[in-house]
Parts: sequence; structure tokens; C-alpha cells
Amino acid sequence: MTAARRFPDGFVWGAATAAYQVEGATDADGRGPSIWDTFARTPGAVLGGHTGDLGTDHYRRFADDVALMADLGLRAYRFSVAWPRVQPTGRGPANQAGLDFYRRLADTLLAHGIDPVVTLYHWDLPQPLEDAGGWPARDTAWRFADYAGLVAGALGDRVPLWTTLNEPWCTAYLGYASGEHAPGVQDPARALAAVHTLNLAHGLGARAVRAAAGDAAQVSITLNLQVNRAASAAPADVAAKARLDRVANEVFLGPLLDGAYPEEVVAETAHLTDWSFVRDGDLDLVRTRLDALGVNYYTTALVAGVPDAAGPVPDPGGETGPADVQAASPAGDERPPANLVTGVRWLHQPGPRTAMGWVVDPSGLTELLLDLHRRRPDLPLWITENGAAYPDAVADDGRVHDADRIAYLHGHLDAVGAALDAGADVRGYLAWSLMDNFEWAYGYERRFGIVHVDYATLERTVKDSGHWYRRLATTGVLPAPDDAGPAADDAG
Ligand code: GBH
Repeated sequence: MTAARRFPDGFVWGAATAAYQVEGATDADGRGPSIWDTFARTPGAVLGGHTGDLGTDHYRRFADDVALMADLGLRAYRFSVAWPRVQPTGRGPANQAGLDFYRRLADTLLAHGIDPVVTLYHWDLPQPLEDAGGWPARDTAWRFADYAGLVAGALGDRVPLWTTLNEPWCTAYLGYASGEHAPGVQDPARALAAVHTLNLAHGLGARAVRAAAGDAAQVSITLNLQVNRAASAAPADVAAKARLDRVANEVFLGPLLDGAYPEEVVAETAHLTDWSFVRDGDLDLVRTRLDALGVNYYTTALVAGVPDAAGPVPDPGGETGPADVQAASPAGDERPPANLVTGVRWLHQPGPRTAMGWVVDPSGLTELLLDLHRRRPDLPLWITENGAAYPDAVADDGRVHDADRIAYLHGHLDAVGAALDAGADVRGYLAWSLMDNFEWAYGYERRFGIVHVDYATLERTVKDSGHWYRRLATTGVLPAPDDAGPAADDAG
């Protein structure tokens, strides 16, 4: 038996949620409508016609939920602030009742020794701002900065780590290109304009947070960086991976870290847009001190080139990928919205999958963390989301035996440990999710929680993975996957 993996002292263990996925109470205390309220009501948009109207009722049950977090030994809770609670129309003065909720939540967390990690935007744009053009419209970046300043003014003394945006890739590409997410637009040119507005919003929002909360405020952004792998060393496959990396990852990392968009991406998306939405001085607005980078990680992708679609791509070696990865992808493999990148084919990856159809591949997490560390050795990294959906159910013994989730978490935490061993500066790990919740286009049909929610009664039941995670959080030592020991946890 190998020695158990011990995480560094001070490594922060926590869990994450997002406002629209858990809060419910969508009409309470002056909240305005968001694009997700509208989208969820669009027939066919969300599996089962589900909405976030009730969520997990976290808005009303937050005190019990915080007590549960404390019982799980968590030291950080990543939640998002619903913009339409703070500014019901997306502009103008703050709705005090909306801010008060987050102040109560933050105070309750702090009273339990749990740090609030606040995400300012996790996809719930006020509907009136969408009506005014949404994320493709430049003005939305300045609206976001105003909103960020209001929240930071109210919570600045209580929040050790701010995140401006959660996964702008999803906002831009799922919201405005594929239309799988709110507002359900299918227009890749507008999606690329949204990318730029989101980058501006980050830069302006980070400055607004520091202006309101003090320059010492720690500000981050959370990205879902794709780990794309080329199917072979053939130039066509390597080039396809590079094109995909640029349009998915570098359009965010480039401006944020290096103050520039990757040059090639303009030519590679010339069939969609001329990028005239980038104006002189914009990149200076985007780039600002980044105190940490949030990494959300779920899976990897395997890609090959399609020479015809991208024009003639020389392939001197004539090498192709192994036969077993040439089969067509089944649904569930990582796929960008149509049209954004040409000449890329997604290949089927063998191996276990979660209920989302995403292949389980922890090695990509080590790789990603080390790539980021090498690129910016001084930039602290946080895992702001990692986790898996499985078809959980409460068993006859009253427990949820989610051994598959424990195995997923164990593998990925071991991968984080490997990155730490190799020098990556990872400060904390926030499991997605604290509890089952509204999984966007999949409604309540996919469960990511380490705590089970019975949607008929809203009763919370700590899953075996939650008990296992408590052992990790309270000892800092990675337990074996079969060491869930609820009995031991109950005793301790
Ligand atoms: C995160 O997004 C969100 O931040 C969170 O709110 C959400 O509940 C959680 O993850 C679970 O979904 O191209 O369909 O084959 C997830 C971002 C982007 C990760 C797409 C997986 C590949 C899936 N996802 N990606 S697909």
C-alpha cells in the first residue's frame, strides 16, 4: 500500500453552487427577471420543462445549509450573487433587500468559520439587459462594472476572494452560438462579440471591486479551460487542436494574461466576423492585476483535423490516429457550437463516463494545472469546480451510495496532488456541487451534489461522497475510495 496523499497545510476545502441553480425564490424581495427565467419557460429549452423557481430553496434554507457545510468540515463556500436581485433591471441603484440576503449569507458563513468565495456572474443576466443587446453589446460590460461595485461596496469587508465571471466560454458560446443556454441565440458572430464584452466586463468589474472594497481585495476569474488533445502527431491533427485551443481558451487567457488576442484567431473566424468590436484601448481595460485564477475542470477532448473543411492541410507523414479513435463521436463528447472552429473532428474516447456523457479523465487536470503554472508561476490557482453527475438515489438504508462519485473525486484529487507535487500553486478545491441542483439545460435530471436533495420534500441527505469528503476536509489526507466510513464520521 502506498502512503496516503497529504495536502499542504492551509489548503482550503470547500464546495460551490450558483444562484439560479439553488436559490429559488425568484420573485422574493424585489428580484427582477433574468435570462434564465425567460429561457427555462421557453418550450423545449430545459429537460422536463424544469425551471429554477424553487431550486433547492436555498434562499430560505441557507442557514440550515451553512450548518450542514460546517458539519462537513468545509472552510469555503463558493456561491454566486444574482445580479437581478441587486439590480432588478440591470441598472440603477441597489435593491437593498437583495444585498441584505447576501450579507446575511456571508455573515452566517463567517460565524461558522467558512470563507465566502463570491462569484459576481454565474449566467443570470437581468432580462432587460438582454433586451438591450445582451453580452454582444459593449455597454453590458459597463453595466456589469456598476453592479460589481454595488456588491463589493456591500460585502467588501466580508469576502476574501472575488470571482468576476464564471466560465465566460459558456456564456458566449452556449448562450449566443449553440443556443443551449440562455438566451438561446444561435449566432456565432454575436458569440464572438460576447467574448470580447465578457473580457471587458472582467477588467472593468475587477477595477470596480477594488475601488469599492479596497485595493487589497483579491480578484479572480473562473474559466472552463478545455484540455484538448490531438489524435496523433500528424500536422492536421495538431493544427486542429491548436485552432480549438485558440477559440476556446486563448480568446480569454490571451487578453487576461498577455493583453492580446491570439493573432491567428482573427483569420480563423474571418468567415464570421471582422472583430471590429475590439476598439483601441480595450485590451488595456481587460488586463488588470489577477490575484488568482479559478479552474473548473470536468473532462478532456480528443480531436482530429478535417483537411477538406479547413482547406488543404499538408500532411507529409500521412499519419492518422489509431483506428480505435477514428469512430464517430457519440453524443456527450466535448463539442463547440457549430461554425466557431472549422476543420475539427471530435473523436470518441474510450473509458468510463459520467451521467453527462463526459469521459472521466483526471490526467487532464494535472496537465492543465502544470501548463498554467509554467505560464504564470506567480499566479495562485484554485479549483473552483470539479465533480460528476451520477444517477443517485436514496437506498433502503437511508443513505446514498455514490461509489462512482467518490472514485471520480478521488481520481481528480489525486491529480491535483500530483500537480502540487510538481510545483503548481493550487490553494484550494471547491467541489461541484455542495448539493444537487438545477443543472441548466438538464433541469433537475442530473445530480452533481455531495449532498442529495429530495425535490419532493427538499430534504437534504449527505451522500457517501459527502461523508468521504468530510474526512478529507477534516484531515487533509486523501482517504482511499472505500474509506467513506459514515459511522466513523458520525462519531467524529
Ligand atoms: C459548469 O459548467 C457550471 O459552472 C456549473 O454551473 C454546472 O452546473 C457544472 O459545470 C456542471 O455542468 O460539450 O456537452 O460534451 C460546465 C461547463 C462545458 C463542462 C462543456 C463540460 C463539455 C461538455 N461544461 N464541457 S459537452
